[in-house]
Amino acid sequence: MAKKKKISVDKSVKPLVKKAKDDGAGLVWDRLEDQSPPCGFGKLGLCCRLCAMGSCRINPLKEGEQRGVCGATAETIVARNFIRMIAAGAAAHSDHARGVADVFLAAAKGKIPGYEIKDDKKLYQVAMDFGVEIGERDSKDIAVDIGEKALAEFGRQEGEILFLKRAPLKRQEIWKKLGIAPRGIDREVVEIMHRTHMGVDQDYQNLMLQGSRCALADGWGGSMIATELQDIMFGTPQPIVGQVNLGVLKEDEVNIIVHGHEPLLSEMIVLASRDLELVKQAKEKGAKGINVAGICCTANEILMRHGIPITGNFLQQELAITTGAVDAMIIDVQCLMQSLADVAECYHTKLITTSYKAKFPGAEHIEFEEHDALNVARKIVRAAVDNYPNRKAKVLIPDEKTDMVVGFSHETINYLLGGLYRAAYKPLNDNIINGRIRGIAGVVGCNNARTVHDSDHLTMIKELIKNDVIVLTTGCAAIACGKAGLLTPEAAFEFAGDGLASVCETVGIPPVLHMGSCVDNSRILMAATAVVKEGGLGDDISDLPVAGAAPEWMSEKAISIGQYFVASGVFTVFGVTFPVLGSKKMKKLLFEEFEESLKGKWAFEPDPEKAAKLMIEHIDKKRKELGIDKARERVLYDMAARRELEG
Ligand code: NFS
Ligand code: SF4
Repeated sequence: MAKKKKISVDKSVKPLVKKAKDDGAGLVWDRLEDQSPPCGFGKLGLCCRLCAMGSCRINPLKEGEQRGVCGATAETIVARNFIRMIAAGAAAHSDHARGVADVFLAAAKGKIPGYEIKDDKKLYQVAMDFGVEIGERDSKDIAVDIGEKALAEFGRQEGEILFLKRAPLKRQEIWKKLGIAPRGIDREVVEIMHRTHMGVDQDYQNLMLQGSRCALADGWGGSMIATELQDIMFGTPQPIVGQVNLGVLKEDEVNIIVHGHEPLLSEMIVLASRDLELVKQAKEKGAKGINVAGICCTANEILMRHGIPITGNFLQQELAITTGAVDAMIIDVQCLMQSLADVAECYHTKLITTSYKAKFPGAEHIEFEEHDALNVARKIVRAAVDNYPNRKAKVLIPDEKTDMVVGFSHETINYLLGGLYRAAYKPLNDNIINGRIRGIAGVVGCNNARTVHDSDHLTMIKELIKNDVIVLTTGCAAIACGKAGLLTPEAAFEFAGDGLASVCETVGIPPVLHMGSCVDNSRILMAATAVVKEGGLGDDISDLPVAGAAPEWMSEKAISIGQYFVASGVFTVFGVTFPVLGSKKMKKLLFEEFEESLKGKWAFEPDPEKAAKLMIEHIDKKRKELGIDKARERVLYDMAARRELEG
């Protein structure tokens, strides 16, 4: 067990790691040790097992060019592996979106109770994007058309996916010119599987074009559909206060954790937990009430919309159970460690799977049936209530919890900065142009057991805001920020540079804006587009002083997100490790040549401070190209002079 090496900067982790050891529960860091060092070929992307003549690997230390048995070169093997990761990531986001679209349509048709239209404004916006007639029509009828059009996006056979039209015109032209405008969401995933099958596409550049097209089908397709339809059904997030970290668990209440990604289920669990009959039953069992909290992205979804607390991010899933206070952990899909079943076994926790797509040996399965959603949710909550008296191990809930303000959809940024009556990105653009805000960074993504938990996120983000770069965040990165107190307006005074702090003070916002779950990275695309459309900062996303990063990434979803950011014109830096390092040609393509064709590119830098510097350099380069570098020097000079006067 990681005795010498620091494993987290989060104070809640250490006592629970010790408790797990005492209780005989194995954790991710124990297994990491067993799995170290990782396979060097796989890590560099140089292992191919796509056919039974292999598996083949290219040894980077050997002299001369090496080939797979079929003749495949290093760059072909690396590129195939890389875009298969994109396909898997895009599939995960988009299959989630399909589930949302299914429920959306059924709800609009009045076939399932419990779901409704909460945001009419967004309904009309999406209707316009999809070419659905509005006129005098009833919202329900409009919603039926939207649901049908959304579902058709997955199997679309002709034309292009509809949300592409939301992008700046120049961006759309770039996609057209390169032939990478996605045609249908499922089609791009399938085509990757075809083209990477043994003996098909052998040209790494051509493979990467398809990788870009599939990733775009995720960002501007699947993920965007998930975000938009969820907003219409559950409400577009608005700033709301919440709490985060393991200290949100309550010793004297029934604790239910929802873990995974789909708000369809967690929304219903939240409703059921407020059912007076169930609360009464909980009291009869000796508990004071029912406490629902989340982990990973489903947590972000219900936090943003209802202020439901978050227990932690990806690397805290086992630790939550280790507290001994979790009566049920409800899981759906994605980022669920199989070890949860073993850890739950050491305690009294009921692990309940709910999706036919994700079953766990050792877990109880209660299938989430959308048509009977609330009743299923009640059944699940009852199982947790019934389990409360079975607590057996000592309960240890770390005293860590932090307040935060979350819920910054790109629409709320619009209102907050522009005011309700003249909602606009103009004030944001003005502050970028005058230099108070140096630029915008999207810092997103996972935790990874191979890095110190949360550390790289926080180091990078603090460096960025110190240098007046406002940070937009989602996913597990956002949860890390919440725990560290970066999601409060006060954080601006403590951590942000003078320019950014002065804007945060005027508007009353944190220097780091929590925009939601990982599918909500589509909100960042929309925010960037809104900045372009507001004017004054060029005519494409690639002209903006913006950069993206995922310093602790681990999942294939993150690779898909990174590629759609790059293919949308964003300079994007990943940490930890990068699965193309085994091929010089792939490195050159991704780290250099993409800047010519896509006007965005990748970088790999495991040191978060250096990575932040790369992002700031890029931002400054863009400021210079826009001719607004001098304005920033003036404003900083003025602020320094004013401070001197005040002092
Ligand atoms: Ni995103 Fe959300 Fe976290 Fe990574 Fe997993 S929870 S979808 S993949 S680990 S940020
Ligand atoms: Fe080896 Fe080629 Fe088969 Fe891959 S596809 S396992 S490189 S023979």
